Amino acid sequence: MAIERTFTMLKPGVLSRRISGEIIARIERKGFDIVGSKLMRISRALAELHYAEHRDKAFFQELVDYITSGPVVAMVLEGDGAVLMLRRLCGSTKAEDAAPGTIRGDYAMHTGLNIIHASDSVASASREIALFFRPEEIIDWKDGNNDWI
Ligand code: D4T
Repeated sequence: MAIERTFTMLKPGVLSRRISGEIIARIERKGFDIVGSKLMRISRALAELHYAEHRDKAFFQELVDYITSGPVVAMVLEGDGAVLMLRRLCGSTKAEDAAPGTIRGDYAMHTGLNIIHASDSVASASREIALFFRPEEIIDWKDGNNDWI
């Protein structure tokens, strides 16, 4: 598979539940390279842009309320087929479909509080990375010595 970058966001609730370390550990253990990471409190405007595709959905206001209710950890991850790999690690969107062993399956009971966002395509990843990160905030640190992962 080709090396890709994807965007992920640990949603509010992760920090307040003190589980950010656990979630990031699972992402690292899988083998993703973290090339961008920051704690942010996102504005309504940014949340609405991020979830623009859902603007007309019944859950849109609740989604924006939730995502702006506390700090999030925004990250850019890199790896072979990173977009699909991360979606698989996160599990299904609907809480009742998210399999045990996936992050959503293990940590969330409600779809609206599903604790982690992961880009759904390479195009979405590029759009979302550009929304949340300036180019200089992304650090390409791979030095060729970690091919063993
Ligand atoms: P995110 O964007 O959070 O990674 O979720 P997904 O990519 O897996 O799913 P999505 O875009 O369809 O949904 C975005 C966000 O809205 C919440 N949601 C979704 C909800 O509260 N009720 C719903 O019925 C759906 C479909 C959860 C995730």
